[in-house]
Amino acid sequence: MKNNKDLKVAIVMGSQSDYKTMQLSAKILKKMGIKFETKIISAHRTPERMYRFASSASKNNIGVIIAGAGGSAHLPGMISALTSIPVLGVPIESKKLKGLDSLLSIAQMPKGVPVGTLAIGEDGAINAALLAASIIANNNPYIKKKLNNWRHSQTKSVKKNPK
Ligand code: RP5
Repeated sequence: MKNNKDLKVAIVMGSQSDYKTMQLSAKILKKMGIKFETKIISAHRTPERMYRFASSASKNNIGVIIAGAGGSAHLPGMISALTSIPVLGVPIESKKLKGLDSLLSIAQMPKGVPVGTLAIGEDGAINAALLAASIIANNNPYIKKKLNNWRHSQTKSVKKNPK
């Protein structure tokens, strides 16, 4: 693997329909100046694509994988089964069970194969990108500075009194 400056984040999702949520991860990474790629990979509909992606991720300089999936959301767990790169799972807010199905599928991993599970939907997609930035920032002072500035301006934007 190359040095940390070259590490990318991969944002993968089970379907085109997940992109509405997962584009929020991309937006944050762009702001942080972190290289990323986006892909549609379904654990159920394209299992071979998933296998190829996960087993070559390390050699492709991917440092963190953000995986969004809805319903029987096996994508983050199956990717984590195939690589030791940190996997952050975003439960997509499904139409039928409002994402509770996605959340439980992603969070309830058996011991030995971890997935860092975020909140359901948009908050989860945004926090997944911020967490990915924190992981990359551990060995990248440029990203650390960007992240700290972002946090600082968030704090500054909170008014003391409601109107
Ligand atoms: C999952 O099924 C996807 O992650 C998506 O959230 C859900 C529905 O997919 P579509 O039927 O909209 O393609 O695999």
